[in-house]
Amino acid sequence: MSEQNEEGRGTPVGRRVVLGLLGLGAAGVAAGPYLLRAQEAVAGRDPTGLTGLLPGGGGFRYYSVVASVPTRDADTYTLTVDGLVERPGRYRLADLRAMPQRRIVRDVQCVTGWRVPDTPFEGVPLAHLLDAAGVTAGARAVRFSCFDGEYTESLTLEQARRDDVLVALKLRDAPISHAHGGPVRLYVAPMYFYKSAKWLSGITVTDTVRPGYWEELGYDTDAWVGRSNGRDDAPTA
Ligand SMILES: Nc1nc2c(c(=O)[nH]1)N[C@H]1C(S)=C(S)[C@@H](COP(=O)(O)O)O[C@H]1N2
Ligand SMILES: [Mo]
Repeated sequence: MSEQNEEGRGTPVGRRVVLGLLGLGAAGVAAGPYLLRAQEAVAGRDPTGLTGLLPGGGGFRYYSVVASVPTRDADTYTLTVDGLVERPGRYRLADLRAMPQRRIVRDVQCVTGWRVPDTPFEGVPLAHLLDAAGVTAGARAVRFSCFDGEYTESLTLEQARRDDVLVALKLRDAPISHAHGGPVRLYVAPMYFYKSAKWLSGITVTDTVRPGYWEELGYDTDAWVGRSNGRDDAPTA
């Protein structure tokens, strides 16, 4: 796929969308280029000194394939688990918070090259939710959908059962912000960050892997960092 098509119809999300997500108004537009450069800076090597002012900050960029995403909170959020399962379910945020949690600290690695070192994510192991639902014979894969109405992802059942795949509720030991895909996003630690679907709303167990949003556009469905898409070293554990 061509460089300019990487993760964006154009570039990573246009500046207006980024600023919108950051909640910045006209003042933000003037400061835009600096803010964007600060976002790109690696934590601790930020020549502008602005990184710390950004929500999330520290090297993240905010991505969305749609211009605006509704907010969901503890009162309105639900996660549906269905498909090839014995017990389809619907979970609220409080239900997910009451389940066993696991914390993982790895480098975040976007396939376009930016990396955020040593980033803690915490949440419910996906395997726990699959076990609670009771995956039936013939199931081979898991499909993820998002309340942005557009983004999708999938994993093989074997990948989905890894202990470093989470239905994440926290990023850097705080509730995941809206811009980062909160209140609940997928976190697939060993794969490029495009696997980590933001604004997660549905988990469907299926019989085959159905390629996700970026995968339909050419990215590897098996997105192991360092082993797919021809770039990057494996992240530090
Ligand atoms: N719903 C949704 N999830 C998504 C994306 C998206 O556009 N929409 N972008 C993916 C990509 S390519 C990356 S690098 C990360 C970016 O996460 P961040 O915005 O929290 O930095 O989210 C991934 N999950
Ligand atoms: Mo990405």
